Amino acid sequence: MTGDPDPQPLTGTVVAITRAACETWLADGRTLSCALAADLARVQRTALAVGDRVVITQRPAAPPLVTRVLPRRTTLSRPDPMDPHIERVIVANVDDVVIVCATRRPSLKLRLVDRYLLAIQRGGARPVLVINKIDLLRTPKLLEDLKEDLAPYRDLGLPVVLCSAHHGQGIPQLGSVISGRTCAFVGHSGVGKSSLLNALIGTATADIGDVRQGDGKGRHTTTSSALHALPDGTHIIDTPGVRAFGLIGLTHTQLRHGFPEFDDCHCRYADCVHDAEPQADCAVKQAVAQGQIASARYDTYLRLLADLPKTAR
Ligand SMILES: Nc1nc2c(ncn2[C@@H]2O[C@H](COP(=O)(O)OP(=O)(O)OP(=O)(O)O)[C@@H](O)[C@H]2O)c(=O)[nH]1
Ligand SMILES: [Mg+2]
Ligand SMILES: [Zn+2]
Repeated sequence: MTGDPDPQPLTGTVVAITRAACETWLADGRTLSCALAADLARVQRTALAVGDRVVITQRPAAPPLVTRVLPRRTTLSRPDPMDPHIERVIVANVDDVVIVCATRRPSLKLRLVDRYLLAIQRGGARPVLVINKIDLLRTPKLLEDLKEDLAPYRDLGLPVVLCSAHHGQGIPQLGSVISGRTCAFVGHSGVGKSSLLNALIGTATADIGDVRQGDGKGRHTTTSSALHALPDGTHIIDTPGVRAFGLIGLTHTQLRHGFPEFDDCHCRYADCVHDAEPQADCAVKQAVAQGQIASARYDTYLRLLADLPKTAR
């Protein structure tokens, strides 16, 4: 510190958060370790996320202080696992949320993808779907089956990339889908988020950890989110793996918007929720029966519908 009597406030981007402190990047490329103003520190896990743009006040004899969080362009949020009424912002201001899954170890969970898609839609970022560990698919038939399972997501217009962080397949494609953008890698533990980051950067930047021998689940190796810069201007926030992904305050309208493939179905009654209505009256059920709508997606819809509080229906 220079002891400058009236330093101008700065703006920076939060790249990592620790207890009552955070690392920020400034526009001129400097990294600043900052303390958090008391009101921010108290509600740190709701008020501040990696990717946030913040106002930083410089102080002569103390570390710079983050005093304010600027309005967010996009967010990805989930309910606090301990108290589902509290919203936790996982990342802020990303262009893309890259949902990372594995073909196996841990096994592919498309229902989790559907839940992420709803949350991403609400938060305003673009979703991208990445299926890693395709090297673990031993036969061409397994690859064909996988592509069939993913067809509904391609039909929704999502970029879908199949890759292997270990063998390099699909890494250039992933690099070009997210090139120059700011994105977050999210998904279950052990699917290879950090391995993909390393493959894209070309160095062992992030720690990676084995999956458990028995059930193939990850070991929660990444414990906090951090932003990484790639030489081509792409920014990637590597996040810790989740066990589950809840949806906070989902409404029926948001649920309906989350399944745009239902839009072309004209059910007999305009307020049809495509659940207990007879198939003769429900064009969505008919489309599922005829294979025009993926039954796995419809099944996710029914589960989410059943979880909605009655007042939200
Ligand atoms: N076979 C295979 N294994 C992979 C691939 N990518 C990652 N792995 C392995 O999967 C395990 C988990 O990788 P990580 O990159 O730590 O996974 P992560 O998603 O970051 O996990 P968390 O940080 O716990 O959320 C490690 O043993 C990796 O070596 C791949 O393409 N193929
Ligand atoms: Mg990781
Ligand atoms: Zn219907």
